[in-house]
Amino acid sequence: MRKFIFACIFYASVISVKAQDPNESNYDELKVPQYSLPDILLSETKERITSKTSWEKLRRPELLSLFEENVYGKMPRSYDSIRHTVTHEDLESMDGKAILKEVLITVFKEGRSVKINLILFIPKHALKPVPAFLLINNRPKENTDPSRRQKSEFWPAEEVINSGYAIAAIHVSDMAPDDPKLFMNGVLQLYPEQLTADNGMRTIGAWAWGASRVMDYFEKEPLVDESKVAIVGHSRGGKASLWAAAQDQRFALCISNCSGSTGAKLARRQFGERIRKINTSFPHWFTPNYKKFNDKEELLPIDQHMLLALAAPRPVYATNASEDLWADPTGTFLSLKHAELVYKLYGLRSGLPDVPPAINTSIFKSPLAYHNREGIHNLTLYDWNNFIKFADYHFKKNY
Ligand code: GTR
Repeated sequence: MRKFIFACIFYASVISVKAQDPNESNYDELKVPQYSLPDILLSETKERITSKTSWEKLRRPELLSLFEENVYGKMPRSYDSIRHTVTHEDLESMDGKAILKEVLITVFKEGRSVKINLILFIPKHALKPVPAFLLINNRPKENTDPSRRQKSEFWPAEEVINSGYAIAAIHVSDMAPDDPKLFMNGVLQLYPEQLTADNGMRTIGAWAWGASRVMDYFEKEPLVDESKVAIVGHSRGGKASLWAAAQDQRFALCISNCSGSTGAKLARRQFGERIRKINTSFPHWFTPNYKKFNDKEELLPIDQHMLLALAAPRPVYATNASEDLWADPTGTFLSLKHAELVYKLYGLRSGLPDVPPAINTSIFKSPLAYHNREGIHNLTLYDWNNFIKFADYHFKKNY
């Protein structure tokens, strides 16, 4: 244990500190308070969870509803109908290497509708349906340019296609504009009752909901293997990718890049961005109930390792960037480590070490993967190359 604390201190001190709000945020490992995490394997009714059956029947549903009630809000399950319209198709995209499909997904409920634009590239010469990466894009739409005139490491479509995967993206603004005054103009128009409920869904929930509607489409798309879809998100998108994977078990693999507060990092460490700060800067991201935990992380009935565990037994890859202390690299690693207990119920031994790996060292031959890339808060080709290796290992089993 002493070795571990020493390693954490060393780790925090070698990476450069980029405080965004020094008065409110702790960047000193020594100032992390004493905390104890809620027991992931003890049910609310005080039953000890010792098997995957009791996890799936009792503890998993309990945790899912605790996250809905206190953090992300109720996930709406029903709608009247859904329509998929291919609005543009190019069979010779990427110099003939890929098929481009732009698909308008329209979801109807009680006379109202929401439209989600999906951009999808599929390797052209695949002999069977291919696995796919789906990005919840929280950056400008140019990052996922279907014409490929603009290219971006944030969504390196050519590299992913060359590796034999389909790559898809949806933009957060279609589901819920990322603006405290406008967020209701999207999915929430179908579910207006959420706007007045203390446990109502907000943007993170709406973005995850939209990702699930893409899964509805993938189930009908013959060129995509819907049993091998990796959901990917960066930062606020990475919070949504974790929530999407927790909610919707059709996602076979989850990638959460630099997701930080209320994503993959442990809240109780109070390191980097804290709950009051995120609720104040982004009041439209989480359910109103979450504000009860401003400055009171220790009262949460959950912590974020439990969110990662909700993906079990499916693989999860969480990442950080060394200069992004706001997102607490050590707290993210520890979250993964604490989620291992649930993977063990499935007989899956996580290969994570006891202390965070060195910068630029990725661990991906494990259901729980991690790396801390050198550099700033971003999603880069380095990250994607590792995600591809991770997906190769889990989807192709021939790495
Ligand atoms: C920050 C926010 C983080 C993270 C980030 C992003 O300002 O504090 O939680 O989500 O934005 O989405 O890039």
